[in-house]
Amino acid sequence: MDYIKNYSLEGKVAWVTGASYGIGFAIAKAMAGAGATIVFNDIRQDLVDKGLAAYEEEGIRAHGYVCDVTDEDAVNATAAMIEKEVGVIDILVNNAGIIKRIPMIEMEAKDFRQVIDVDLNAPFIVSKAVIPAMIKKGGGKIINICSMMSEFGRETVSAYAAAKGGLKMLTRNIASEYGEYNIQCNGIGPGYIATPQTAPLREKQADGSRHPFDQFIVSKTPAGRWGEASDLGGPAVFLASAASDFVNGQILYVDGGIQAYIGKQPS
Ligand code: NAP
Ligand code: GCO
Repeated sequence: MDYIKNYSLEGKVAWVTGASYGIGFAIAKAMAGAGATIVFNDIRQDLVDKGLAAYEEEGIRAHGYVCDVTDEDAVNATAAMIEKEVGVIDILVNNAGIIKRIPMIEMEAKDFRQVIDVDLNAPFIVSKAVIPAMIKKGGGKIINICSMMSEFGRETVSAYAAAKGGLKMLTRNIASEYGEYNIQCNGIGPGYIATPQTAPLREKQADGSRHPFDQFIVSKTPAGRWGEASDLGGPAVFLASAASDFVNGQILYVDGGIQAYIGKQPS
């Protein structure tokens, strides 16, 4: 039997939120490579257009929609449009996310709430919008992009860690509540990935040396490098495919081993 077929996404519609670039784009590219039809959204038309051009460059005819994932009406309208124009959503990747790095006692409540809104409330809103059609269709896959901050804290990321910790438990709850409808909901927990979101942590210093945090992460990662967004494509295809039909409620960490390693003695 051609076992690789279990990893095929042929005939599937995948909605990857916030996927004009970064991790979402890389996951969408991998899923397209496995045969999925790609749908993505961004908050402005010019960003959607930029994303469409980027997919085009990769030979992918994606479907782009303007949608702020924190706006429930917009999400419901977009989900209905996707179903009408592209097809029932078989795979949802809740990827859209923000981070605000501010010491907690200096953080304004509105900033804390905004991070929770995008990184936790939105995955709830979007999942709620797509699950009924998945149930009707006989099943589906939901992949929530969690984080190492679903497990660890660190200075300045209180809102983000609270959101991503909550997203881990939302993942487990969707798995528990909708597993009987053949819906598998899992998370991917990327380690430190080189994208615009982490660019400030990798900025060269005035003297040309590497950012201390950059050096810290590389010394803490057995792979000795930052992750690339493309490192997440394979795990995402696995969790979106029939190969993972009995995997449910899990967070698959793709972190180069950082969580297993005490770290290298500074030279
Ligand atoms: P990124 O480069 O900042 O991209 C985030 C994407 O989300 C952008 O396309 C952004 O669109 C979109 N977005 C933000 N708010 C949105 C909203 N309200 N509605 C719709 N789209 C919205 O981040 P990334 O590094 O690719 O991260 C993607 C996901 O992985 C996030 O959930 C992040 O928390 C998670 N993650 C990242 C890392 C890492 O090391 N990079 C590690 C673990 C987890 P705009 O361009 O319009 O802002
Ligand atoms: C930070 C980073 C991390 C990564 C990622 C790690 O400031 O610590 O942005 O939060 O984005 O979430 O898994």
